[in-house]
Amino acid sequence: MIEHPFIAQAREAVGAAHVLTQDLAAYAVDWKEKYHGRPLAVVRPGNTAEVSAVVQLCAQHRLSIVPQGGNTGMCGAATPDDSGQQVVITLSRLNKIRAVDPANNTMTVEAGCVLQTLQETAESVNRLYPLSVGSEGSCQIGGNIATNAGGVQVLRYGNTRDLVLGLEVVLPSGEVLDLLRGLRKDNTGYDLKHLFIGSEGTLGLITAATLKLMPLPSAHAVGMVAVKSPALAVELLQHMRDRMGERFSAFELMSHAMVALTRRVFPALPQPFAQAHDWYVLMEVADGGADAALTADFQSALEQALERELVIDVVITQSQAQARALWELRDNVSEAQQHDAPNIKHDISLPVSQVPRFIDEVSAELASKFPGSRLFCFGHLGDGNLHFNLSRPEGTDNALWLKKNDAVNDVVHAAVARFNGSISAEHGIGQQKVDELPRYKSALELEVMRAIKRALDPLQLMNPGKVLR
Ligand code: FAD
Ligand code: 2HG
Ligand code: ZN
Repeated sequence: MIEHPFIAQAREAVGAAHVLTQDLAAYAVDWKEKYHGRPLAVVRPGNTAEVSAVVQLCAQHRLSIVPQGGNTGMCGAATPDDSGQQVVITLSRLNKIRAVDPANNTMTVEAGCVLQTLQETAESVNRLYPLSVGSEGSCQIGGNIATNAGGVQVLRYGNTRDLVLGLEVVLPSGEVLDLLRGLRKDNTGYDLKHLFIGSEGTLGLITAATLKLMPLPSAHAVGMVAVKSPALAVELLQHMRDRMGERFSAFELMSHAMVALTRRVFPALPQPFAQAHDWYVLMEVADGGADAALTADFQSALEQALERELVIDVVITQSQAQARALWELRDNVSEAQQHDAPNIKHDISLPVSQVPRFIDEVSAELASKFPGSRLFCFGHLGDGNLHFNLSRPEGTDNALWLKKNDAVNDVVHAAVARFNGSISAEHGIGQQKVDELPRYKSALELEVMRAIKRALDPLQLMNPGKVLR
């Protein structure tokens, strides 16, 4: 077979070892193994100039580009199509920490840095980079920014968007847009970095970012409580916020079904309560000072919650190891579902006040329309962000279940719209929800998005088929 002329030119640009044309399976499928593609090649540039050169070559040959980071995304946004004509550009080799400035509370890092490495870099200068997600050992900051990732500390620190001060982006033309500023105030016109944050690789390739650093808390307290209902969990959220103020960092809801499945798949994970309860909340508070003072406040707030009958039972961890074990229980829920059966995922946000009614109404509707289906409800209740994942009835066929995807989405997303929520809280649109988006966004909002896309990417080469059609 004649090799596409792009391949030889890409080899010239980045070195033959970094243009892959064989054994591409790992780059051609998403984490959920739902989307499968066939790239023409996978190119691994080593610096911004090489990214720019490869993008220019793609433009010259009219080959579309799929940026890929850690490939942990949940919406198939980093997976190429099966045309054999798309080039995956992986950013993994751009993994340098360019600068750390503790006095300015910033670090400037390349897009391929793994999130956990950045958390450790921040900690080495007594600072916190607060983004925290279950995939932090493999996802990359470029992917976090491109998806505007959320995670378990949004309640206190915001989404990735709130943590980015500057960006360096290779535009679809190959030009390098240098927005790498470490400024907290800069009103010099449109704030262009926000266009690229959450754009899922459709407007350009992020090559570096200047990130905010926060004070590193010296004290932590972690607890898990059992609650009777999501309504009481919402009351508990308010109670804990009133009592703990800005020290309150995480408030994660998990249904009994979710915890039981996770423990069934990973039996070494802790069983926090002797007796089963319908709902659980995992909480963390963090502050300067000593653990003892913070734990005393946390304990007193939870004792009051017991008195007010907001919670049924409470476990406060006594060591870092116990705290880590409870977080492992939370962090492994996706792996557990993946291991159990392919599930129809929803990543929705609602006004927090509406969450209990949504759970009641939509759980009942799903149970009646899809008898025997198993609902795994959990998520970042503090942000109104639920994962509302539906798995097939025990013992039934995976493929048959996945055929119900659209029917299940119709129920869940129509309810989200009725409750004035969003069909994507933190994972993005990718290819998973690209056909649903026009039903939930106004024609004008979509047209403004398309106008921006046309202006930046007139050849429509950046990640086509994702976010917008
Ligand atoms: P990829 O999957 O490689 O790419 C995601 C998107 O970003 C694609 O559109 C891709 O084209 C684009 N992209 C990647 N790098 C660049 C770049 N340099 N420039 C331009 N575009 C780029 N997400 C949450 O928000 N909260 C969670 O709590 C959470 N928990 C998770 C737990 C598990 C176990 C797993 C597997 C995933 C979880 N995720 C979560 C989803 C995922 O980890 C995040 O979306 C993450 O930010 C994706 O990063 P990545 O490097 O893997 O990106
Ligand atoms: C989480 O909160 C992630 O753990 C993944 O966003 C959610 O697997 C999921 O549906
Ligand atoms: Zn999540």
